[in-house]
Amino acid sequence: MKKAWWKESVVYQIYPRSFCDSNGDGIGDLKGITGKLDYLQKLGINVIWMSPVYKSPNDDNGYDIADYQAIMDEFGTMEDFDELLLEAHQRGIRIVMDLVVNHTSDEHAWFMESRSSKDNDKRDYYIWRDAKDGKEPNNWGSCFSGSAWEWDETTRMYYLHCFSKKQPDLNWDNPEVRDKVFEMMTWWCEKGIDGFRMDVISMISKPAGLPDAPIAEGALYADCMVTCNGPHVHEYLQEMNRRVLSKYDIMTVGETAGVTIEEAKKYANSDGTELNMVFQFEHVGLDGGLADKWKKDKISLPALKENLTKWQKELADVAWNSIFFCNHDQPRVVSRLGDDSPVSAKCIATMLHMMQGTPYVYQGEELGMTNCPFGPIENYRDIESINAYHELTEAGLRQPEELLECIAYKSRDNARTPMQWDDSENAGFSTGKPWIMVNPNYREINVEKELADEDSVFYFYQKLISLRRRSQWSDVIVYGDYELLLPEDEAVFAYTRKLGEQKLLVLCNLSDKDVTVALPEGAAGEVKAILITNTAEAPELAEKVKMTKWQCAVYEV
Ligand code: TEU
Ligand code: CA
Repeated sequence: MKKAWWKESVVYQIYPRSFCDSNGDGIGDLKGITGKLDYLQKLGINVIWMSPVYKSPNDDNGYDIADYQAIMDEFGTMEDFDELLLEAHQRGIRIVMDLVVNHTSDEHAWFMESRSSKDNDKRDYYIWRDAKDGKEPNNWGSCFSGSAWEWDETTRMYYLHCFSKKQPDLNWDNPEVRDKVFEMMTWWCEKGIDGFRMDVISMISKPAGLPDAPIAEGALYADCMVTCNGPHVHEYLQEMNRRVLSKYDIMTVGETAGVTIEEAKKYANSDGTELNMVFQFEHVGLDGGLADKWKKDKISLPALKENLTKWQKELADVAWNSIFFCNHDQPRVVSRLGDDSPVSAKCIATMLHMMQGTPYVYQGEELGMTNCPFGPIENYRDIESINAYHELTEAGLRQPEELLECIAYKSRDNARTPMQWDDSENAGFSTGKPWIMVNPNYREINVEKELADEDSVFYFYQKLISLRRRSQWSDVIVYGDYELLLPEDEAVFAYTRKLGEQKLLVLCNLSDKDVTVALPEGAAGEVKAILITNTAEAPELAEKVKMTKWQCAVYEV
């Protein structure tokens, strides 16, 4: 398998609004990030992916861009960005930008011009349609509730927005749009950034004729993901690769909502004609995907093992996996898969970080930060949660109290509470009033406390990262073959990694019960080393292996 720096990396995702506030306005900013680079270097990561920092009215917290080549006022200046890039590079840390080009903000100059008249030269930068029988042009829903079409009185036509009405979709079928996007990407690459995470890149090519789509039981509109993996998506990404990506030594990861294995083999093909890797969402959809997100179902472990194994096996040698459970759109994994305890956080991390693919650590995940008890809908800030609450309760489809419990469990805001630096007011995030509530458990879970505790989740992540990046097992962890063991076991996630003569055995009891498992013949063998474990003693590898709740261990056998 071809080696590459982005295959051997560990990426840390920063949501700048909630990471560190340097000027006391309650909003995180670029200088705040620069001030924490030493902390990230200590963690051992070598790539930072920052959620969008471009000029934006923040209808969707920066995923609605009004100027791709200017920095959001609240986050600072372009000089602050240049300083961050330089300081990161001096520490051997690369910076990957969040590229949001499926849509812009409705305050972007392109859209202001496009909506001004039917015949201006930017009209076809976006997707405008006449009303059909006096209504929206089709039955598609926005991911943020309501129709995906917004009526515009000026030219008396609808425009498409798969997300909020302040996020009009760009028309990628228009070659001028592609030219403008590729020019902007080149401008950022010339500044020396190290790659792009591409927001909903699987949605840029809409199905021909924008046809109606099936409406699921209990839904008001067709699922907003109807536009995924459209007719020209690979053609446009190959053009992007030829005209921009192939010219730089950068890392690219597509956020490919709705991606299947077959599609992923194209998006992340190892011939390098499109992207390096993609985020797939099947595993984080096992407790209710986008269409039926607002549930409190737990993820079944056999289903999780089957799904992650499918992606490990199917992409091996032909593409490359991203490995994650946390990001700014997902609830905290220690609350979703674990029981909020540090030992469960370490077990989940081991299960993920010993797999093949590039691991992504989301800010606070390395501390074991948990979901937040927001309480009333007024404490939420995320447009997705707020719109869903109002749409579903006002349509009488859901009762407020039970829906609020589901929102508490799955809301994106669980990932967006301020990073917990210490036990001072506002967890050391800001000297002002934070834009969103601080998780009340910040006195127990914070960086300062964990740096002083050698058994903390922080040092466990630090060790997982150093095993992958700087150990005698780095190659087998990054490039070794994956094989699942005990597929039917309801509690233990066990697998091996093999490369040449080196073989690792990974055992994770992802349950709150003590268990005993019988390893298959030949799976164990003589223990040459114990790489990591989250308890005082790793389980003894005998005929039957006794594991305490949430216990994990990695052996060289
Ligand atoms: O998210 C795309 C996406 O599919 C979201 O609908 C997300 O999966 C969902 O909210 C999870 O329940 C990207 C960004 O990551 C997200 O923050 C933006 O809101 C969205 O695109 C629009 O830019
Ligand atoms: Ca600030």
